[in-house]
Amino acid sequence: MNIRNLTAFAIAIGIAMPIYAAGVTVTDAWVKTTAPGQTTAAAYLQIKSDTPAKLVGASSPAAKIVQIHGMKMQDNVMQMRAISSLDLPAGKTVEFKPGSYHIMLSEINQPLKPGETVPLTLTVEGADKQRQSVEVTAQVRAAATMETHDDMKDTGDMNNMKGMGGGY
Ligand SMILES: [Cu+2]
Repeated sequence: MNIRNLTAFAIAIGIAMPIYAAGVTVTDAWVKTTAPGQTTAAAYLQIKSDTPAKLVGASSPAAKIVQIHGMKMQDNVMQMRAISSLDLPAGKTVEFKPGSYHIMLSEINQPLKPGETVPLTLTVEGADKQRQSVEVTAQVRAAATMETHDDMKDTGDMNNMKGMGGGY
């Protein structure tokens, strides 16, 4: 029995294939563009599992090393560190975003430009210890995120208000 037949057989007799079993949804996956010579890139996404699960790994053909990174305050400085797994509570969207969790791509093979895509494979482990691979296509986007724009705009507005003596 070849793989395709085996898959069809498994579906036919009601064995849930892992990719369907855990019901993992990944949305809005993107990777920050890189500057020439930059060898690392950060990927962000939102991930939700219908059942209690853990994100236990990630890989990509675009980079030699792919790690899950979290941020931790150390000596009053926010520092990123590799974490071995991240809990995905059932039905709760876990957000990877700038300044928070991210997928760190190290030793990338080539610079990442806007409009390109980066394939990511996430490994998710269910409460039953079964692992599944979740294939994700991340869009490469320019470094300036909406949050950054908003921050800058807010600062400017506040300065203007102060200058005008406005009482908002
Ligand atoms: Cu990092």
